[in-house]
Amino acid sequence: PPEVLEPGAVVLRGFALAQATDLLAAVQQITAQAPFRHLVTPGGLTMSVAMTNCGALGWVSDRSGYRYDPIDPQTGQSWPTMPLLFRQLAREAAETAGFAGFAPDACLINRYAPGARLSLHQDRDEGNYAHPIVSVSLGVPAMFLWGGAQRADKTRRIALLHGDVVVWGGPARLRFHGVLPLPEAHHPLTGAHRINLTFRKAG
Ligand code: MD3
Ligand code: FE
Repeated sequence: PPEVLEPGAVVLRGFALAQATDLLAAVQQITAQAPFRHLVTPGGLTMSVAMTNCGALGWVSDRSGYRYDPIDPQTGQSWPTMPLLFRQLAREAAETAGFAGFAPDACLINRYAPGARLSLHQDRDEGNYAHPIVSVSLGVPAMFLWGGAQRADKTRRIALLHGDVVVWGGPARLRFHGVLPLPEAHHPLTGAHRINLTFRKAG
């Protein structure tokens, strides 16, 4: 049964398990065209998480700020097309969580190696916060931090395992969140890595 973290935030345990192998094969295809890279924040720090994108828009960061860009600045090409498998999975997960008709135009692909982390932040670079965000966890389990509306609010830890899908919408859409440093571990499909797919309607 869907686990509700709070209104709008729903964990679908194992929702992507049956497609995990196909999803990871698609990630391999995507990264052959748009390789994983470590982006630099506006503050000049290099992110420990490696990132790439597929879809019409890709999330990028550099010294000038964060933005969604139709062009991969590293290759000068469009981002790879979002596979039908990705679009269908995101739509079905959103529908299961009560957000029918979700049509993402951006898929950020995050790769965590041991020690990689994502500090507490909000996702505020999208045009319309009425659309939910769908995230798919693959490979090594991670500890997710779930905060409140203010950075200083108390956080909860939620383990996200291979195949888990989370939908964040409505009042949960602007919550602070992050990921603790990835432990040293091994997963048969990803080795030492965790892969996270984050689907958004950005444009
Ligand atoms: C909660 N990624 O890329 S996905 C990100 O596991 C990001 O790689 C994390 O946060 C990861 O921005 C977490 C889950 C997630 C994504 C967006 C959210 C949780 C969210 C937006 C609002 C609230
Ligand atoms: Fe985020």
